[in-house]
Amino acid sequence: MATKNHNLSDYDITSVPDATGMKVGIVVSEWNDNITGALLQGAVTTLMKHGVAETDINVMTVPGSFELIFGATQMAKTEVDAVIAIGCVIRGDTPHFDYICEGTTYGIARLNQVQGKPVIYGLITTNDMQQAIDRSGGKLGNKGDECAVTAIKMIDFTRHIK
Ligand code: DLZ
Repeated sequence: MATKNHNLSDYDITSVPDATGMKVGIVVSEWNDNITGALLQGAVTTLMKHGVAETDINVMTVPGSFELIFGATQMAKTEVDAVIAIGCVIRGDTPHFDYICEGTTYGIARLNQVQGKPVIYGLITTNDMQQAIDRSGGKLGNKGDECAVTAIKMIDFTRHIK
């Protein structure tokens, strides 16, 4: 799983389908908003770079990462082609980190099985703030970029599956 040698913003631009006309919902957690704001910025910029209109991006916030499950569930019911769930959980002194990470991860995974629309996993789970900074526009790129590219590819997948 190491991202140490992988920059999250690096991708083959020729592998990304034209995203003109795609509609994307983004649900963003308010916890660690210095990080989630940067992830959001990366996702929006990359979506638009590939042709998604600003008016076709619907951004809603939820209080914490655990609420991404409900937020993404509701967002997926709207007129969007995919949902990006953005959050950042940083390890603390108690096992709370593990419960939030596990619950949110399983919740989002389950949504992908039952909703019929791709829900992209934009949750950063790190041991400290520096690791989160590194992955939200720092030395390891921006996971928001990766989520945007993934959303576009999964919408394209949905449109072509027979
Ligand atoms: C309670 C909590 C804690 C301790 N840490 C984080 C965190 O690092 N990142 C995050 O997104 N949310 C955190 N939360 C809030 C929970 O996600 C959730 O909002 C609350 O438990 C209420 O359901």
